[in-house]
Amino acid sequence: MILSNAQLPSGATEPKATATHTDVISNKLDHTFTSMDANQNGYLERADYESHANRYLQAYKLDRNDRRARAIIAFYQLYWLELLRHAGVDGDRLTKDQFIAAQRLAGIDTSRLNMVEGSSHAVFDCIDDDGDNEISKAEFERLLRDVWKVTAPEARETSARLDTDGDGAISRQEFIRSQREYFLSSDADAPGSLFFGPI
Ligand SMILES: [Ca+2]
Ligand SMILES: [Ca+2]
Ligand SMILES: [Ca+2]
Repeated sequence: MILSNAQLPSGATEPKATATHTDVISNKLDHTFTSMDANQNGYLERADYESHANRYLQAYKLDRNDRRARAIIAFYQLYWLELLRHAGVDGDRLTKDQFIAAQRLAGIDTSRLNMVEGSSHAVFDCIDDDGDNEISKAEFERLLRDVWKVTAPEARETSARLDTDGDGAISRQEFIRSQREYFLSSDADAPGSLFFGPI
């Protein structure tokens, strides 16, 4: 188990030895857990997923009745239920280890819902603010800054990395591919693996 920075004494850094025993996908999901834990209580709960969905509404100024807003709210509700199902948990919260195990299973199980592709489309529809079916650099930066609260300077390079054909924008296919890589690829250098910066 890797300690989050919040659990370490001030001034301590994450133990390197632990990280080497953890695979690339778990490292990425460790990051996802910390970002998703909006109320920072060390668990993921339904409320964290609701907060996350609401961040899209706020960042892209979507009315709750907007079809795209309703889709992302509904999607995250289903997403959360799928994580609980895979974790085998009856309650409404997951520890980090439970989340990582459940997310790994949910990412490859398409029997009820293709979470990776489904979330990619729902998110893409929200963040394509001008509706041209492409994500501009500005639209993407809003995603990192206002939804994921990523402020690291290196995150600015992410949109260029995801624009794999180099035409200046992230197409729907490029975005979905990046999400597939983020959740499913063990290649630490894949463009999608670097979604939130180096891992
Ligand atoms: Ca929480
Ligand atoms: Ca656009
Ligand atoms: Ca492109």
